Amino acid sequence: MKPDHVSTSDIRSAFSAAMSAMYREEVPAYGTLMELVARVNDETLAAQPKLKERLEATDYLDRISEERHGAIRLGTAAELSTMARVFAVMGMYPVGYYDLSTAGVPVHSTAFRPIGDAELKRNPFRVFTSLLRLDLIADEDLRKAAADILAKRKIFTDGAVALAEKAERDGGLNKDDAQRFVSEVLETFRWHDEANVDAAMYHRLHDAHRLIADVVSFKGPHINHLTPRTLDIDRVQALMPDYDIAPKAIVEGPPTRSCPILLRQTSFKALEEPVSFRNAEGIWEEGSHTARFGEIEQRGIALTPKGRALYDRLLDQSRKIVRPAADGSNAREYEAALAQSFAEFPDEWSAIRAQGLGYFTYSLTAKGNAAATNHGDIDALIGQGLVQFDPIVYEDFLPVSAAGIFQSNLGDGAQQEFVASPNQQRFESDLGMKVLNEFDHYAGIEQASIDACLRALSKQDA
Ligand code: OOG
Ligand code: NI
Repeated sequence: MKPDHVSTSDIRSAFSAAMSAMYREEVPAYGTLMELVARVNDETLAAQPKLKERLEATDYLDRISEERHGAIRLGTAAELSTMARVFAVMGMYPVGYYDLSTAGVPVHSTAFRPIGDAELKRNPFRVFTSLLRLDLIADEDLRKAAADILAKRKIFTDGAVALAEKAERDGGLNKDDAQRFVSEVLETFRWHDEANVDAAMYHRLHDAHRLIADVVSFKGPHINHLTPRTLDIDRVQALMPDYDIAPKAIVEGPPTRSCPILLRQTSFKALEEPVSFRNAEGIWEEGSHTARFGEIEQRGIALTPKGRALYDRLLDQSRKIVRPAADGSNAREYEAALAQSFAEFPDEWSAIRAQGLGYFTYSLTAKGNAAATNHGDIDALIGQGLVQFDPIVYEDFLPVSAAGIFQSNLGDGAQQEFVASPNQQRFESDLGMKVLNEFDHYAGIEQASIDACLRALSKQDA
């Protein structure tokens, strides 16, 4: 990085803000949702001073209103590997592998996001990025036609690619280049109402799977939703109808709890939007396409592998009792089964910590700052009131929830079975790198905070 280079976090922040402004214009309901979320977050902080104090103390407060994730669906390996290079310029790296084939969606995915503690606190913007799996399409002719269409499109501007190369070469971008980079890259995420294919091809693709039509028929991978983060998702869900937004039937993820874990999400249905198709004679034909929607999320503590295994088991257990129906007819039964199943998951931070279920950051208390001695390990220091702990926020996604979000936007009739066939190796070879392991990164942040406490205390000791 040269002296006149701007930080990758600044580029990411600028990009996230630009994307939010663009989506607000393209999908006005997203703006409404942002207002609602801001209101509920203010009310929640006012009603819970303790929560506000801890968020402030851990540098989590400022990022909340700026926080959002988006999602795109790509068509080819080349698109995915170039996207990885573009995101790297913004300090975003692929974390995790999500196989959605089990849920009847022919894609596999990763999440591009910042990974360091400081970068996450500066701006945690993430993009859930899926790659279409044509190998799961049974119809060979259609598979070939789709591959041919995708091979011809160019989703990045020349300027975006040139600036990504420049950033790689020079180790960063200066202010002017960064600004140009943001506006060039924004083009890739823009909505295009003129399809790449004629109406007949669109319908063939759509009949194979609505998602295939969404990926193959357009010039680029339009951002399909942007998701602000709320501190109280149940309240936002309940208030949505007052704002003329119809929420999906159930909130995905864990049930309502005093100590939020992982991620809870809900969305409103995709809009039916006018598009035009150009036929062989060059005449435009009107039609419509349904793809873009709104979502909100509430983030809780990142779980350890042990905590995650418990989460997966309890979720599975409750879904064996009631599977949420797409039309919402059994939503109350589902919520009851979920709550009952999760009664087994401790709902106090101290118990979650003691049982090794979640990741925490550790810091000295006022007493710890004044202490002149260092006695024992971190547990002993907590016992003596010298060290306190706060939950580390979960920055990733959940495959069952993601499937629920995909499905609620593919229409109720779109449930389709594919043979489950995770292929992380293939995904990584298309991506051009390995995906990072989420647990390693949370564990690293936790350990660094423990080391800092012990170091500070031993200095005081000396
Ligand atoms: C992505 C759906 C998954 C989430 O928040 O879990 C997702 C998509 O529809 O492309 O965004
Ligand atoms: Ni999402």
